[in-house]
Amino acid sequence: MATQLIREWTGIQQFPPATQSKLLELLGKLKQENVSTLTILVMGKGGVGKSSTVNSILGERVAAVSAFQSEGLRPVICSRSRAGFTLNIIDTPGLVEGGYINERALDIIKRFLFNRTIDVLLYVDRLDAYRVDNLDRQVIKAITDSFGKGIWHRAITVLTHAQLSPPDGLNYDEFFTRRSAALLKVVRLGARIKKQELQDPAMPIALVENSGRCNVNESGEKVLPNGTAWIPHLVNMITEVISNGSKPIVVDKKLIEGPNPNDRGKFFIPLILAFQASYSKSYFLLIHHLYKYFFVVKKIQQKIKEDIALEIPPDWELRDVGFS
Ligand SMILES: Nc1nc2c(ncn2[C@@H]2O[C@H](COP(=O)(O)OP(=O)(O)OP(=O)(O)O)[C@@H](O)[C@H]2O)c(=O)[nH]1
Ligand SMILES: [Mg+2]
Repeated sequence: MATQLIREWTGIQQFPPATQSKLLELLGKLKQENVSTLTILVMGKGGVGKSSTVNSILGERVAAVSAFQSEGLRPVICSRSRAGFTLNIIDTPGLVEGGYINERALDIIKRFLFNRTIDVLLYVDRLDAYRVDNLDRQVIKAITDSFGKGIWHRAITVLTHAQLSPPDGLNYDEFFTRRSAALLKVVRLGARIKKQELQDPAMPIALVENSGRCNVNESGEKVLPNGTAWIPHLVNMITEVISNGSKPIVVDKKLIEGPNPNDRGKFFIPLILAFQASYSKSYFLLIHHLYKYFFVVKKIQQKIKEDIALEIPPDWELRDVGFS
């Protein structure tokens, strides 16, 4: 693994005491389950709030935030340790450029991740977007083609700009439900995951408000319009995802240089062909036997005819033909 600087997670002290104690409790729970490192990969389209979310979770300004398209293509890893626990968060450049998937950025991300294990993917988008389109599907497909379908069992969809007033007279919950359903559908389609596969456990969706104008509760914690303190809630979701029974994604040589990881089932195609071939072989044998059988019958018939010909005809027969 590439060397990286692991700093003490001082940013945690920026949080109000209520948030700090919840976070430390969650880290303690992870340590009890023998989890001492956690690597979180953050991906999504450009400008959706990936870097801002990284900064919010860490309580530090580690990733550059810009209202305009970022220039750099390199991912940034930030490692923080606290009480024997290490948190790695990898911020990545937006995956879309000029309406297309930025293949170069994707390739750089894959190579950057070489030899690392991804425990959780935060797939970031905005809550205040009203449509999903083919580009969303392309982004999901690009992530799936790079890391395999399994990554979606390790994923949380994060929706930023969560402090909003819904349009069209919808209430907040209705709006959130509809936006979530539309996004889950596009994830399923883009990743070609069957409906049942994602339902249990359903892919979690977390709401995030990175703005400095985010409301706070009486303990000073940043809250969503429904009153949930979103930072500990998101970290709690992360701990749930890593214990949902699915495997983390190991980014090895095979994943980076090999074929699309989702095509591995196609390995069985030659076996199926071989099976079909042996099937047609038995068909051939059957025809062969029938053919042999046919000749034996023909031979017997021939023999009977010959025997009949050799027999002396009865009187009446001779009479009939005028021999008598
Ligand atoms: N109101 C509000 N603004 C946000 C939120 N998250 C991000 N922003 C703003 O959206 C803009 C883009 O945020 P970034 O965090 O740089 O987005 P990004 O996804 O990292 O962007 P790229 O790295 O360019 O792909 C910045 O102006 C942020 O301040 C949010 O939850 N609420
Ligand atoms: Mg960014």
